[in-house]
Amino acid sequence: DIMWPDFVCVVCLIIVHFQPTQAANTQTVSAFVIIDVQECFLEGGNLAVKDGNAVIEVINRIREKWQRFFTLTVLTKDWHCKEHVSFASSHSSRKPFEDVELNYTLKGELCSEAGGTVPGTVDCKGPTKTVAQKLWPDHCIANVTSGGTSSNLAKGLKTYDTDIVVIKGDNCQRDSYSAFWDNGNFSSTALHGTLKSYGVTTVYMVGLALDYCVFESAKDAKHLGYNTFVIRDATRPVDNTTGDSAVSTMLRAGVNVITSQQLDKLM
Ligand code: VGL
Ligand code: ZN
Repeated sequence: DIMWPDFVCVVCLIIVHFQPTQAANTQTVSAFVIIDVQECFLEGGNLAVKDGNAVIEVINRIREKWQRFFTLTVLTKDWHCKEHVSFASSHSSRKPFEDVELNYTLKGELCSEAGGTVPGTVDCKGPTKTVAQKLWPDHCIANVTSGGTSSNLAKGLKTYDTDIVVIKGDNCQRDSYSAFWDNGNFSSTALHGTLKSYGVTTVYMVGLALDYCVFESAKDAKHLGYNTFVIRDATRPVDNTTGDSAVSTMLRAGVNVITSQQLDKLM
């Protein structure tokens, strides 16, 4: 004899158990975006980020635990010319970490609209465009594989054959903190197109540096409509003060700033 109330209860449990999981799986497509974890930003690098090497094991652990939840993983690489416009050495009598303005002579390019969330959509309305730029030590030079300017990925970083590499800052005359587009908002990298082609709705960002490339990438991701997470303990800032203000600005913009422990609970 089957007890009728027990039967109802089993059906309820099955519905409650499976319904939300199925719904979540069809709506959420996640990407893990590892930003600029390169030798130039690590111990021995010309632009070594304080305690930067500590992100490697946090990122590896996230990948070991949660790889199957990420539809794709993107590794970005800062990828500069030998005489890149962001290098102090490319400008006469300028020192690293000085702030300058770069003037661009426009040759029919399109600019971003005010606010700069989408590049290359509106008339630049002028023969020139001025872009603020901090000057840096020579770093992350394309195809350099050793020494302070090495653009190699961190030696200990776990990678998979399926990882997608996106380079940025490869235009000699334009810097690119964001993994989506350059600092003047003239042109895009491959990232948005790649994420869209996989139907990605949610991005989890980690890497270097929190106050520059992670910050700008996370803001752009949020502007583009991605549900955006930054895993704070898998990042480090160039400077603690700008790191803290980057976190406040990201939170205000609706970016979720979490710890890798919180990620374990979310997954
Ligand atoms: C970065 C400064 C210059 C970064 C790149 O990856 O955060 N910072 N180039
Ligand atoms: Zn750079």
